[in-house]
Amino acid sequence: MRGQRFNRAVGWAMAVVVSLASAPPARAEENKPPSPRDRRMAWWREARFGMFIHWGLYAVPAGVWKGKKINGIGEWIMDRAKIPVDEYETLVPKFNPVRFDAKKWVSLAKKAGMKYIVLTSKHHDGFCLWDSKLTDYDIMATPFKRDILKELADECHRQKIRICWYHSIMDWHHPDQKANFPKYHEVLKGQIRELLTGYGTIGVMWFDGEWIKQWDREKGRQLAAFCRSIQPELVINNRVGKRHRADGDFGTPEQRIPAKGLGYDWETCMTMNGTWGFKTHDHNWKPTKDLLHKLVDIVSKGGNFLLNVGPTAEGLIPEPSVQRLREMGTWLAANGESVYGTGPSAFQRLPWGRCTTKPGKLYLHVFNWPADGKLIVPGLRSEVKKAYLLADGKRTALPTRRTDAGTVIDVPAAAPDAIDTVVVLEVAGTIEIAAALTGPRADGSYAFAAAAAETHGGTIRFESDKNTLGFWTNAKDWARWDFKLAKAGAFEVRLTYACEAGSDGSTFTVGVGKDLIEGKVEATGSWTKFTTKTVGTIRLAGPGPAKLSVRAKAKPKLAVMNLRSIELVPAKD
Ligand code: FHN
Repeated sequence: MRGQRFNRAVGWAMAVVVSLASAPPARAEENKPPSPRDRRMAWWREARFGMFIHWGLYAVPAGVWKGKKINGIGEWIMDRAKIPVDEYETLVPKFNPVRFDAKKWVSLAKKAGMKYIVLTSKHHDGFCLWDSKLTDYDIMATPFKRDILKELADECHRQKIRICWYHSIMDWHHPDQKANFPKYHEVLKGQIRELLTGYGTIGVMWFDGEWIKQWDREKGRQLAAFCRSIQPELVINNRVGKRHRADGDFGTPEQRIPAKGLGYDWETCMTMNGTWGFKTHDHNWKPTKDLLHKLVDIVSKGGNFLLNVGPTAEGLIPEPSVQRLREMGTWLAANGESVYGTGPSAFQRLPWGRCTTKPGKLYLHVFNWPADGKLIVPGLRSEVKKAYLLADGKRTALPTRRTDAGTVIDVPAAAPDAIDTVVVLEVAGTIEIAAALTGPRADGSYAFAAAAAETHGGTIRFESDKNTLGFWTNAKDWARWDFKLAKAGAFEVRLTYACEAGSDGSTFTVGVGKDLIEGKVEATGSWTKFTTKTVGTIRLAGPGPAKLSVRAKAKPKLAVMNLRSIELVPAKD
């Protein structure tokens, strides 16, 4: 390679210096025009599920070199087998993917329910799958002589699925990456310009190989600006920089799913077996059930799933991948509403599965079907208007009720879908979920806000405009808060409430378990004139998880009270 066979790319001077906001702006608030980032991310947040394609010369050896199986991921064979550049180049005339069919690939992705495709334009080995004017080390040097990116992009535009480019900053082939980085940097930008000008609208630039010592976050910021100077609506991943939260538009956890959401846009990329690039002897395929559960787990935490296929040197996507994608597509065809465009749920955990959300709707993904036909949703405070199976076209209502354990939904005896049955809960107003267990404040006191209450009964409910539990007209209705008692002790019980004259006098109990205290509601002047009253002192055993509850003792004249908060304040000995 040193010069004779593939001449070096000749870059050209191009300096674009634009300062980018280092941290992505906050998401658009209600009633404000979306920020530029929210605007360009809108399709990506809707999409939730994409296809990663790792394809290149490495598909030829397919994990075997000189008769020896090479450990590790297939696309790294040049490194793992320590193949010299000129020896690796002998793969070029062997790469002739005559069975490559862009229409088949794109149709497979669409039928799988995938909304975007990310193809390796150039991986670390430096080989370009498109006809680049800046190097001869590309697809036109192979017997195939067709621009793969062009065929795939054209088919994606035809089938209305976003086409995106993976591009490696690290380049094992180009001598200037190590010897003369400024020169290589120009080639890098020149080739990126080719990728962003020759193939129509591109959804994402998915950078990689950013860990090289010659790369830094400032170069990343400038490269992102350079890309957006060509395609302003382009989405760019955080590997354009150094995988920091403030680099690019989204985080890129790889082969893992964060325990919780990342608090900003993120996408897990994952292989279906153990390798990104094709290997003949990697049969470690994840079952479809596992892949679907991963998709739902990721989306329930606010992420996207970029699932990889590694086509063969002939241009075929391996049959085990095809089978899994078809099965995932069948499930998504019936349940896609619970994935696309959904957001995360605030449930800390659900014993039977996951939850995704849309305004006014919870999609309960039941992996483990309740044997007794009672699906319990702990911590849901919203009033349920209707429950039904998502896959049930008639949306037959399922009975629901509130109990101490949470919202109970009567479901069919057997799970309609063995992998993931989605039960939809339509709720009144915003989705309210009891916050995680409350712990003590610095002074050892505990505060229990109306917004965090778990209400029980058909009347009592949280009124966000008044920040209170209101409409408490049924004496059987009550409210509860889960919390963690740090230590046993005596506490003053203080209630902040409002009650108009004429409806005062209701008696109530408040406390934990059998440690209760009784109180009587006094008039405060109106339903919105709140005052804090000390009801008395209770002694609580502890430490440990506890449930504070407040209940009416008798039918109220009109309503028990508008309850804004309860406090437990350590009593002075
Ligand atoms: O080194 C690459 C690897 O080959 C593969 O492309 C993955 C996919 O995200 N990225 C890098 C490892 O983080």
